[in-house]
Amino acid sequence: MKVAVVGATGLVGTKMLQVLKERNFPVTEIIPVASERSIGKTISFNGQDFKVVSWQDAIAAKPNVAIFSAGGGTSTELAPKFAEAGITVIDNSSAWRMDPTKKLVVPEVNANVLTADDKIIANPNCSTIQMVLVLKPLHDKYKIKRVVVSTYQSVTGTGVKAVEQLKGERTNEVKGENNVHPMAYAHQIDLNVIPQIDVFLDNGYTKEEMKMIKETNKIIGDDSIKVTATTVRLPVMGGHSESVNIEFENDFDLAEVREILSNAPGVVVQDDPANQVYPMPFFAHDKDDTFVGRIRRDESQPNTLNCWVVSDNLRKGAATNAVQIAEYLSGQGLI
Ligand code: 2RA
Repeated sequence: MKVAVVGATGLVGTKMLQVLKERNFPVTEIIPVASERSIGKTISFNGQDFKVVSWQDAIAAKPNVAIFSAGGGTSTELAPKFAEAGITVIDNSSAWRMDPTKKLVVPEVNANVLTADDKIIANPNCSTIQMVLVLKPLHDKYKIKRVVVSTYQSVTGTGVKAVEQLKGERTNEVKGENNVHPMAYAHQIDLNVIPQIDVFLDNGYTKEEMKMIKETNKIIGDDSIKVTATTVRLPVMGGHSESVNIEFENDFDLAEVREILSNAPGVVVQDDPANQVYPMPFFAHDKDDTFVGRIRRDESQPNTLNCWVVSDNLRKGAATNAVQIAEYLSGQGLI
């Protein structure tokens, strides 16, 4: 398969290349696409060097699939051009996620919705992906009424500039213009917690919070599930963590919940409080799985569960999920 990676030099683009190689996706050629100033640079993949090309040259090279991670503006402009040329696009931006004509896919949850006619497929938001992996198998068994989620998100979700801000604040090593480290956030992130991810909307929620709400309904395919979210940035690198409170229609048995989650694809249960075993982003870093622990009954109301969900946001939250979509398409002969 010829694979174009649009945004190949960014944090997620670099991770896409790593994941394609690690998972032995049948790549015959990588076509890296990046902004104009990177054209002509080389990207190494599996011991071979590939030149970064323009999007026009990438389309002319006729890849089987193009994985985009270059921001919403680029995706809005370029994804349709690739799709019109018959190239299947898997897009990691938010540009197409809520478009009713586009599928929003977490393969373990709803890969079955995909057909050969889907030419632009949306990869969900990182914090949504890890949550729905846990919600879906429980919804199938107990029917979810309402979810209350609070997130603890890694700076890697923002990109290179935020990683440099944190490193700069922490070590004073990273310097940008005027010998000052770059600022990705309105406030210092080291030694701090910022209760804002993305911009605020008129309803007082941030875009990230509304993504978690709307995308969850679309991926699970059930608008009756009520979701409310508070999303927060922490000075953490390894992955996103979430405190998830789930109210079900029906009562559950805790041992059965653990068993369901143990058998859920892509989910690993790490839940042994007596031995201080629970998921943490430091240890989820560079893993493809989503980890769940602190599984316990919410004693304040019936049929309600609390749990703690952690995943590497650049992996399952972005690159791994996109590559898994490509694997599904290729396995089903859809590309
Ligand atoms: C974040 N969810 O962590 C975003 C990245 N897509 O900022």
